[in-house]
Amino acid sequence: MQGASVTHQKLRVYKGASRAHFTSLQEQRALTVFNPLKIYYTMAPYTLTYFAVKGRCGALKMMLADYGQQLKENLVTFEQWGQGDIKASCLFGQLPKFEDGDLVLYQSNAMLRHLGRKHGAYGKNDCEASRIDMMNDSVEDLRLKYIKMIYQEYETGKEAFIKDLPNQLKPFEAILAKNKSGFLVGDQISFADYNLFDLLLNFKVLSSSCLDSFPALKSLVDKTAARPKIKALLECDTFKKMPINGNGKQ
Ligand code: GTB
Repeated sequence: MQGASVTHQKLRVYKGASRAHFTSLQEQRALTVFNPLKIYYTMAPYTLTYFAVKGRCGALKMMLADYGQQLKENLVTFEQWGQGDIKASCLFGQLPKFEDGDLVLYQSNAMLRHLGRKHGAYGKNDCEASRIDMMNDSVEDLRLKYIKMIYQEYETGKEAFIKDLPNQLKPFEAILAKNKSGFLVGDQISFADYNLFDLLLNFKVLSSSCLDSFPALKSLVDKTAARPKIKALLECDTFKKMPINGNGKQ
């Protein structure tokens, strides 16, 4: 059994990405300016099964929003997860699970790569793709440090994490500053940029001034947050209210 289904089989599709992320039909009704001329029905091509947190799926949601794609979300509660059936059904015993038609994926970074490949956010050639992989692996390394601090040593390790953050951010700043486009690789946004953006938003919650000495990182955050469909997602109540982490720490 899975948790609350966030969207419905039949979705109203409107202009603007945030509407793809409303949690219920009721909320869609409450928040949508009704314009029958713009409404038609479709199936959500993508399904995400995960806990009701941003966690490892923030970047994926930003990408889909930016591409104007619908996402059906199945939210799993702790209680349901604790019963063990869903865990037993997951290939590696963990969520998120992502479905694109018949394709079932586990591992959040594989999901980002899949969407990057499909939607033109995986570089223009093999060399760019390899450099994007390298950057994304480094984002993952940093995310793992963040997750360890949040879930295992928040009380004892938070200050040290913030103090060391400049050392961690320096290589990303150097790469971004060197690239005229302001993206990590090449002249267009890649899945690694969305992933870094998502993690930097978490860091800003942890320490609001953490990007003050990193103009290139700050510029990546500002310009990604200003992309109209990402802006709409970030301003959407459902997304805003979703906790970053599962233990309430941030
Ligand atoms: N490498 C995998 C990936 O990138 O997808 C890692 C996936 C992972 O760590 N999944 C965690 C999980 O399924 C959830 S993300 N944990 C359950 C288990 O192992 O039994 C981190 C997380 C932890 C807890 C909550 N929560 O309590 O709400 C939310 C998110």
